[in-house]
Amino acid sequence: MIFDVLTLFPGMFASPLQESILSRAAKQGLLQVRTHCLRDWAEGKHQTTDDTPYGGGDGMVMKPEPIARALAALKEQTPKAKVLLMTPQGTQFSQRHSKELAKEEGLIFLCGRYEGFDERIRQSLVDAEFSIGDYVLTGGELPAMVMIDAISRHLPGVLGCSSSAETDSFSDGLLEYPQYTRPVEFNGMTVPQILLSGDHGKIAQWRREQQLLRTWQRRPDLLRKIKLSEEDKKTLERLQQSLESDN
Ligand code: 4HQ
Repeated sequence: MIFDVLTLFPGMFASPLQESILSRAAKQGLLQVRTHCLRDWAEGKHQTTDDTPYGGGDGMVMKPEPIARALAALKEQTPKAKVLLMTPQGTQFSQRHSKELAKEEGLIFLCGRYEGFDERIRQSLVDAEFSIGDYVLTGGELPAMVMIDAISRHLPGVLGCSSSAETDSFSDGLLEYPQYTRPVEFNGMTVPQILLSGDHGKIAQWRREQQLLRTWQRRPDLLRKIKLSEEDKKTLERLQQSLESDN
């Protein structure tokens, strides 16, 4: 998988990609992240990539021509790559998108600064627009890194066999069950007895129960999105009733 990133600050990408899992994956040839400085495609002595907005107002707007030239050059190398624009106006990026995008041969991330992009960039040069959440950042670089990280985990071989992309939060639309490790007692709190029992059937059942309970308590919106088995529905009703009788 080839990730191309078009940005005014390629240096921002160095350290997150040179640590840990992503750097190992890159060394193994499982993925490649290539950053490109947008300024290289700008014209004139000052290599301007932004300009003042028509109609007046504060801030600067990213000019379309340098971006068009850059994308044309990148697309020559990876003609099938999808162009993704990072913007608060985009579709909110989710685990489902990360899985889908991992099937692409190449992705080109367009990261902006300032107040945003000339509208004609969206209209003619971009395949999809993504937001990583409802807050305003100083640029699209962090969103691109977030997406590259989440997508890379789905590429074959990136995660070791001990940690699978399929058993994480959201893989089945539910939050994770609580985890414990040594010591058995910490600050007066103990590990649930069932986890020490060695009964793997019972442990699996308890974990599923905890996933359902957690998701219901913290993210009821997620529960409404997924299809629960009859068994899960019964479990959830039982948990809800036992909590009601506690109150
Ligand atoms: N920005 N999710 C403004 C974001 C953002 C987000 C990126 C700030 C683009 C021009 N991008 N620039 N949230 O806040 O994706």
